[in-house]
Amino acid sequence: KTASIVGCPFSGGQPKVGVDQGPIHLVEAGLIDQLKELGWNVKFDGHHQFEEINTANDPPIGKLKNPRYVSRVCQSVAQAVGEHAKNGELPVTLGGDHSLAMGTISGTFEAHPDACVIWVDAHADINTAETTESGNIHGMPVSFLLGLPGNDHKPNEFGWVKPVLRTDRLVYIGLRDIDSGEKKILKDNNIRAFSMHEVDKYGIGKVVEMALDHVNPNRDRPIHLSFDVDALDPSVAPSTGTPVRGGLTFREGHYICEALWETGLLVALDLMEVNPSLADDVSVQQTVAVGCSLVRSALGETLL
Ligand code: DIR
Ligand code: MN
Ligand code: MN
Ligand code: MN
Repeated sequence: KTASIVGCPFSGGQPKVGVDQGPIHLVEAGLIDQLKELGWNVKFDGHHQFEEINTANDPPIGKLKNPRYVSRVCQSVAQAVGEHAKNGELPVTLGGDHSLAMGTISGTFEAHPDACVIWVDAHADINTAETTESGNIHGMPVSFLLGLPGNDHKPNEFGWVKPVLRTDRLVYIGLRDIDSGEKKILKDNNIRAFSMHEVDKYGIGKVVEMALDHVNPNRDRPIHLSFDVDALDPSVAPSTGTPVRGGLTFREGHYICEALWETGLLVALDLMEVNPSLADDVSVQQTVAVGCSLVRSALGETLL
């Protein structure tokens, strides 16, 4: 078994500097050796390289900020992840901001057209070019992957993003900060979401089971797990760009990863939005350590 680390030092999908340093910190914290210790053959040939585009040459298109830069980087990430996946390797993409999932999920579906996506996040990241209030593309990747109608006017730059994802192959866990436009999209499209309310009500074990029953009823579809570290409570993962209180506990976050590993169906993992320039040193170290341990859990680390 081989895991391919795709480190993406990229922050163009949102305005806060530092999230580009997330993958560098995760690797420096020893993630690669930790995965080797779990028995993985780990491929990592340095962080993903991409051409930077000066923001002066990348003015907004409609409301979207840094559209050309985000699009190009995500397209190259799609290619890298797609190649690893087609080689039978498990791509582990380290963000960087969550716009990157436009690339990672596109890559996964190249190799596994019947895959499903479990999106763990405080946010739904499903704004369209029309509904976005911030213009930050990290709040939009899901709508592009679904090919939602509000994106008819999305910039041509994103023409390479194919609507690979179906609304019934997507499920959310951990939501608690959804824009009003996003609420309408979730409702109109009947997208299954387990917010923190459902986590409280049913417990994380039942929530993961129900989430899998929805996207993967026969437990035969490959699973792409896209984990935004801000799904965790800020007391657990403080160093992230848009923390929202009332999030997943340390154990709830790890349980999701452990349970998805146990299915034997995990084919790709994203760990996004670790921003080591936010909060004090102790908080940064804590967030990076949690990031590493989520990845280990998703790749088979067990408590016993
Ligand atoms: C908000 C925040 N929904 C937006 N999204 C965030 O900008 O579209 N996603 N923070 O992680
Ligand atoms: Mn590579
Ligand atoms: Mn996100
Ligand atoms: Mn988020």
